[in-house]
Amino acid sequence: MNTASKTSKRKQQTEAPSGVRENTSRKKMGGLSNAELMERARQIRRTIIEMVHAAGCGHPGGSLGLTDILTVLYFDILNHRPEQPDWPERDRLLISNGHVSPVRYAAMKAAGYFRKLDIMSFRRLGSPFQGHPSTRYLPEVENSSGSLGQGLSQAVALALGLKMQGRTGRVFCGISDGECGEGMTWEAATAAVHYRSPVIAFMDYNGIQIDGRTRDVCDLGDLEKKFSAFGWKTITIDGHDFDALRTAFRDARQYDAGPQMILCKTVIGKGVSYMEDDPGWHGKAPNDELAAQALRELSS
Ligand SMILES: Cc1ncc(C[n+]2csc(CCOP(=O)(O)OP(=O)(O)O)c2C)c(N)n1
Ligand SMILES: [Mg+2]
Repeated sequence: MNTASKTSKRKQQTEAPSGVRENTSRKKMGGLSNAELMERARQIRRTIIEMVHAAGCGHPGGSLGLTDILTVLYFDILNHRPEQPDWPERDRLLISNGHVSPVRYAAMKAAGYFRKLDIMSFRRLGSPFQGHPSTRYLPEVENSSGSLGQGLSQAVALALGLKMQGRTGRVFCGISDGECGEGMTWEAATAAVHYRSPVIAFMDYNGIQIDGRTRDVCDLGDLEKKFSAFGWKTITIDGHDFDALRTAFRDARQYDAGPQMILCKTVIGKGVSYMEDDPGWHGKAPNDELAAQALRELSS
C-alpha cells in the first residue's frame, strides 16, 4: 500500500463525529496573537514532558528547544489541512533530527492531527508514535528519520520535485546543529545550490549534541557563514522570539530562487529550569519528582 492510500485509509478512520468543529485550515488557525501562540507552546511543552515521562525514555531537551518554532510553523506559517494530511497542495514539513519526535507529535496533535490516536502511547511496542517517526506507521509525518543527516537531502529533492510539477506547496525542513557533523548535510547543501532547490530549512542551533557541547565534541564553526559560503540565503534569529520567527518564515515564503537556511538560536530544554542548556537532557526522561516540577513550571 502506498503512502497516499494509507493516509486516506487513516483519514476515513479519523473522520470527526458530526457536529464536531474541526481545526481545519490555515485560515482558521492563522491570525493568532503572540500571546495565543505562547499559550499553545506552553501546552505543547507540557505534553512533551507527559509523553517522555510516561514512556520512561525519549528526548525532551531538543523537543522543548524546538517548541516555539514548531508552534509558529503549525499555527501561523504552514499551509496544511490536518483533516486531509495527503492534500497535494500542502506545505511539507520534514524533520531530519528525528529524536525530537515528542515535539512533532505534540504540535501536530495540538494542530488537529491524530484525532483518534493516543500520542501517550509514545515509544510503546506497536504504537504508531515511534521514538523516531516513521511514515510506515504514521504517514502524516512526511519523512522517516533516526539516522541523522538524511533529511536535508530528502527535502532538497522534494522541494525541487514540487517546483518542477508546478505545485504551490513549499518544503520546510528542520535540521540540528549536531547533524552538521554529517557529511551528507554538506552534499545536500551543495546540490541544493546547483539545482536551485527552493527548500526552506531551519536549524536547531543550540550548540549541543548527544555527547556535550558541539564546540568540544567537534567544533562546527560559524554555521551561518558555512551555509552562506555554499550559496544559501541565510539568516540567524532567536528561535524563541515569535516575531522574529514569523517574519523569517514569512519572508522565506516570498523567495523561491534557491535554498534558504534560517539558523534558529535555541536553548535546549527551554521552559524547564533544570533542563535549560544542559546537554544531559538530550535524551533521558525525568523521574516522577522532576516531571512534576517541570509541569509546575509549565503551568499557567
Ligand atoms: C547517523 C547517526 N549518527 C549518530 C547518531 C546518534 N545520535 C543521536 S542524537 C545525536 C546528536 C545530534 O545532535 P543534535 O541533534 O544537535 O542534538 P540535540 O541538540 O538535540 O541534543 C547523535 C550523534 C544517529 N542517530 N545517527
Ligand atoms: Mg543540537
